Amino acid sequence: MKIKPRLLLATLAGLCPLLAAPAAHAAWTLNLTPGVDQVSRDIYGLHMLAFWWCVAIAVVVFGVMIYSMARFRHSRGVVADTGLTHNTRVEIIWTTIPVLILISMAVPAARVLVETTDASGSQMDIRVTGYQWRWTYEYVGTGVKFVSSLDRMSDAARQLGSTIDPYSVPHYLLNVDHPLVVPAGVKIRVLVTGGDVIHSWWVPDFGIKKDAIPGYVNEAWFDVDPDKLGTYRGQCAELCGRDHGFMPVVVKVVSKADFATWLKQQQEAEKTQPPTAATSTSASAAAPAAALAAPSG
Ligand SMILES: [Cu+2]
Repeated sequence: MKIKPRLLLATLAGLCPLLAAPAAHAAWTLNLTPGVDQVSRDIYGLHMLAFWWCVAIAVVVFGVMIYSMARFRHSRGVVADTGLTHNTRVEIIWTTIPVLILISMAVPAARVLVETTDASGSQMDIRVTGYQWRWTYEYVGTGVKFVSSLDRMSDAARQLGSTIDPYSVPHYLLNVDHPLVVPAGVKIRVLVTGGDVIHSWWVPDFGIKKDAIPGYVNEAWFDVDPDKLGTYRGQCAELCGRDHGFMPVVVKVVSKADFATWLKQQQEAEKTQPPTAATSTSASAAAPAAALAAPSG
């Protein structure tokens, strides 16, 4: 196929602004990040293990290939060696080595898989329910429950015909009005379910991506390192309808003392507020209509 020079030029011209675009590329980080708890670090470790095996295999395979092509090329008068065809010893070697490599990866992978599902000994339960298109969080046993929706600025900027520049909105489409607040250094179990269709609660820094399926409760857990206080962001990771891209997850990790204060404030607020659909109905009930009214647009 002949590439037209004008087409090539137009493509390059189109790519130039991308190369020059500021900051929007998360500092050009190409690799996964280790996250902020033990599970996410273990998952990262598995990823790096598989990655380095791939690098080693590529170096050996391509090395032998390139060496053979150069050393035994036809122009040097080399004749093909048929000794390797159906050679039992060679076949045993190239079956055994990959099996050993796979076992060396499968053992730690199985260990991490068991670890991710072991929520035993958790000190706190949070029920996470996905609705079209927001999340509700219920701190089991505390009476605190609230709805977490896309923040107003992002919601306004995303509207068709909006004159707001999305780049002027901090954390555009990745911010919510009420973030989930959790203490660091506490093993927290999340019970994930769906109130209408299938969603998926995904927070990469915690190594969690759990499907929120109506009628099922999926379990996951995280225990953020005490020194990793901060805000962590995620999204719904299951195509769940028109506004799937507009139901971010924001988790604020605070110290145990700050969390206790925050929880107390929430409980006080619950007491003084008249019960709304969002605070009085259980998560398994139908979507609380008043609190879950669709956002504008
Ligand atoms: Cu969703």
